[in-house]
Amino acid sequence: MKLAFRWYGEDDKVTLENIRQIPGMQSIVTAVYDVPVGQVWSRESIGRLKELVEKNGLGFDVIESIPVHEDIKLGNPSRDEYIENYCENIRRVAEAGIKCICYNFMPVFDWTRTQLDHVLPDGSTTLVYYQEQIDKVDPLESKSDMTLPGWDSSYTRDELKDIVKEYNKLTEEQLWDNLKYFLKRIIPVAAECNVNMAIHEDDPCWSIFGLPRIITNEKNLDRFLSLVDDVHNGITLCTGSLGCSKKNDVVKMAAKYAAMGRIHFAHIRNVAVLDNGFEERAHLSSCGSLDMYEIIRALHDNGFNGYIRPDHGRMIWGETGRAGYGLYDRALGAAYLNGLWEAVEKS
Ligand SMILES: [Mn+2]
Repeated sequence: MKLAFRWYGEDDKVTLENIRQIPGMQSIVTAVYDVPVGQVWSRESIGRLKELVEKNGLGFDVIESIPVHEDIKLGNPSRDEYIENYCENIRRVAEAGIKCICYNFMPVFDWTRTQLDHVLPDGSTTLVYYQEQIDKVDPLESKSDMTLPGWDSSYTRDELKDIVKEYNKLTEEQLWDNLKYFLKRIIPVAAECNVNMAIHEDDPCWSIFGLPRIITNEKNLDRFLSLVDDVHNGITLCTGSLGCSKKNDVVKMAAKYAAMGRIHFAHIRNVAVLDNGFEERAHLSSCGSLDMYEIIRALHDNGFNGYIRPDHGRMIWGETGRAGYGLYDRALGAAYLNGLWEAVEKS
């Protein structure tokens, strides 16, 4: 495994100097944030990130993410232009040495939680998803409270309603068609540039607000990989996204897709699955519902050689900042991953 850490660029309170002091840290996971979704990233911005990362002795290897414009997901006529921009971004980051690109294909709403600062019994705070809170939200009903955390704040309320209405006309099968159309065009470019594309599962891994979601389970991941059967068409195995449904056997999926050589990136975090949703928890297996040892062992034993990062952490020790992306708990997660990997390797 190649241990990596997400960094949000020069505005991130967590600095590269902090990150490089985490034992075993090799690579930075980051993105260009200064242009709107769908536009081409400037070589200057990419080069600046590379320079800063490498100056700190870390690898500039993984982009998370190059976001996919909604017109691509919707299959609108303008998609060809956005796909061409996407291909150009693949070429430009590859030129700068990037080996892996994480992205997702979730309509409108990226990761969704109902609260970002839920207090756990030990006083730490964490991200949670409670179904009864989701049920109170209707994106088409302007009187309801539509500002769940994680949503793209660049939409006005009316724009959000319009785009949700557009998606309400789209079936799951049409979303699959649009994903296939996208992959058929970008994967050859990724192959030519020797970059691995790694789709992130939908988070949570079920439909919300009646919108289609398809990257959710083993059957659908099989279908996804077969759309373009090329090693460059791979996945980001996000244990927390898949693991918030008890129907997903994350250990089995880790073993299977690692053996196929199709896991290029892994997000490792633990969740406690509850009757009414889930809570993000500390990485340690006993803190949540996932067996982290078995997941790491499945990756290791099946030849996984990609990038791995501790995913979200809780806020601990009084730290404040970007929810899920503080330094301390993610650093503890990284140390735990190191320990699991070393133990599995030597056993
Ligand atoms: Mn993830």
